[in-house]
Amino acid sequence: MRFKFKSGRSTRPLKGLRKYIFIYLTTKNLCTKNQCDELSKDIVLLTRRINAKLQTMQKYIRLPLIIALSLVSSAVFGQKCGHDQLEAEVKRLFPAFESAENEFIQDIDFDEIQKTEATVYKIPVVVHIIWDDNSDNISDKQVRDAIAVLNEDFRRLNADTTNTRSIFAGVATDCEIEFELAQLNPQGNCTSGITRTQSALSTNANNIVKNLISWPNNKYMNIWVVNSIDLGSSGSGTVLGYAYKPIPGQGTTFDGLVVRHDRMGRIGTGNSAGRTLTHEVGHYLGLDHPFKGGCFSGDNCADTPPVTEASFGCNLTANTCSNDNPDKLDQIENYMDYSDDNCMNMFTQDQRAIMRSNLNISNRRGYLVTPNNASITGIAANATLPCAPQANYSVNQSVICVGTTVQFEDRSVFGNPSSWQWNFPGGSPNSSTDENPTVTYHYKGNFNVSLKVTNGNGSNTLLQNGFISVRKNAPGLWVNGFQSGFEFSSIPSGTWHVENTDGDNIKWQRNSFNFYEGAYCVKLDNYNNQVDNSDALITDKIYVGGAKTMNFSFKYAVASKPGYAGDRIVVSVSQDCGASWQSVRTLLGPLLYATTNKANPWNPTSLNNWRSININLSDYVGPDPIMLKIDFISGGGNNAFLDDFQLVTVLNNEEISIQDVQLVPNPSNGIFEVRGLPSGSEYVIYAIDGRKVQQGQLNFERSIQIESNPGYYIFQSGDFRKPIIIQ
Ligand SMILES: [Ca+2]
Ligand SMILES: [Ca+2]
Ligand SMILES: [Ca+2]
Ligand SMILES: [Ca+2]
Ligand SMILES: [Zn+2]
Repeated sequence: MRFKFKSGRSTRPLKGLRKYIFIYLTTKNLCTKNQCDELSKDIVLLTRRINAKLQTMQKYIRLPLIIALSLVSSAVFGQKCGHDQLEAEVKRLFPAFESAENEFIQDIDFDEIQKTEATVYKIPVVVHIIWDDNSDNISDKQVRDAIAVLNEDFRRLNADTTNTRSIFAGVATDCEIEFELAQLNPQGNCTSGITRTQSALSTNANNIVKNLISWPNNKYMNIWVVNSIDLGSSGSGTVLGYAYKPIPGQGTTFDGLVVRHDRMGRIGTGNSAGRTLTHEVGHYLGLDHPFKGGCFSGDNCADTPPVTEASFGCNLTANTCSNDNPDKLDQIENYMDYSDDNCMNMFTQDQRAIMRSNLNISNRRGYLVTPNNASITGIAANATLPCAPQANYSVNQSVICVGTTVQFEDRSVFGNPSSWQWNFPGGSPNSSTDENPTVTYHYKGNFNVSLKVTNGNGSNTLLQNGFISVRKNAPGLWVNGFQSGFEFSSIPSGTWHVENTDGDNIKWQRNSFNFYEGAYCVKLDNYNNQVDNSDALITDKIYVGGAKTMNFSFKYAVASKPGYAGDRIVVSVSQDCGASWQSVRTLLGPLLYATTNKANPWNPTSLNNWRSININLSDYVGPDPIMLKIDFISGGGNNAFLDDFQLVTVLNNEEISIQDVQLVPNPSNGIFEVRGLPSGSEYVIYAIDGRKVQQGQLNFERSIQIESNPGYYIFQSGDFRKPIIIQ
């Protein structure tokens, strides 16, 4: 229930409350219409007297009462947010808080401000990571992902808006509020907007962590990320985060948000959809829980139906209050309730009105979003920052087919570049001075990309070799099968693309030690890697149209480091030349690690250190060639090794299966016997670059002599292909 107070219409709230009580009484058949009307008037008067009485008694009664209630709720459900508990504390510390809050709400013209103003407010953010052991020292990338969740949810760009039920779709809205990590610290120096402090206060944290580090809270939205939270009186319930509503003047040292590290973002240690932060920022911008005070009180928002108590899980039929008119279901989609993360997906127009009103008033949250503060915190577009840029970039798709156009994006950090010099050998155009250019690739191959960014303080260049891999539109080298043990050439190669999305120096590399088979494998220097960095190997296109079933297998050797055991391997398949990927298997924890807690750089020393995985890919048999991706997402553990990739198919015609055909010996001096194919079969020998070097029909002995230099070749007969080596 919302009271729409407005000057000159001061009788409205009474009418509203009276109306609700009247409707409640009449639906219960407790009185005639006239009696109910009289009764509702008396109840309203009585309510006001009780409220006044409670105000004077609150010091003695309300706080213990709230603590008792929170104990009950946490014992039953596990508490999610410490806001209500702390608001009682705020009211005690600031006796004027509640009346100022009421006045503020009364002054909001909900009908007017609901209209989209097309003014996007941008809030500068600083994230203080207060970490205890290594496991809670989350990566910059995870922090950026958490900010990305905020920007999606507050702009209604979240992927799950379609889950908003039609009864609420009309009030769900884009709040036009965005968040950006600060680029200048309070001293005016360049910053990533992320600070790190080691402290045992991170475990069972409370407001005391804010004494460790805090930036002026009128200029920055401070987020403290901690290991766990204990607000003293919350019993054994789990508080995931808490935040304070705007306190006029912001004269407090504790203003801001505290969130557990595992509720920040969706990657790294994040184990949710990241909505705890969305919820807490809602409080920070002035929102209450829709269930505040039960059916007959509420959050001052008419478009969030009353809810009797916090909603848990995702109960789509819940309707805990029937005093609303019309009687709507509980809005469990609302970010400000306690539903599961993947159940919530909306703010309402009235919530938007409250948050934006707080950003309109300078002594509440208004100063945060002034142009002056955008300059001070360095988030203003084209801000002049006192340091050189550090080049980085990303592309929407790094493995493409011939003729594809890709979008590059400047991701440089620290000082904002004033100019960009891109080079795209093999691309069209082959250079650009745009910030975010598009480039088309017309020829197959692996192509380098470099970007030099410059401003008045200096310049920086990032060159990445083989950054873009362009595949032929026709099926690749491999037909109805695939084998690679990295024996024949280094990577990247025609067979393998090396994806290094973070642009650092750590990527999959061929390694002549510690292999599983042959004389080579590939290694990722994960010991020195950053948490959440992703490094992948991607195969060439493999034609699988003749297959009936197929099975993909490889060997892997990975160890963890003390305190870091969150690495994982994700295997995915693409049927559209890398435009989209379906994940088919994730390897982590005991499934991943050959050995754990290795403090020094680790290498497999025996075959026992290697593990094997088999994945049935029969669902991906079809006319479209597939590509396979093996992505290693670092949890900061120890080194990782891969070898002996095999895609084994059973063919439809049952005459020739890749397992039945053998070329012996292999390697050889150039003379092979082809076992498993009938004499008379036509064959072609290709060089590794695709050049045809020989063709003919198998003779009676089914032997072939290849008159070419030593090297790596492909034998093809019909749909069957196999690599051969001449020594
Ligand atoms: Ca409401
Ligand atoms: Ca209802
Ligand atoms: Ca090998
Ligand atoms: Ca890397
Ligand atoms: Zn809350």
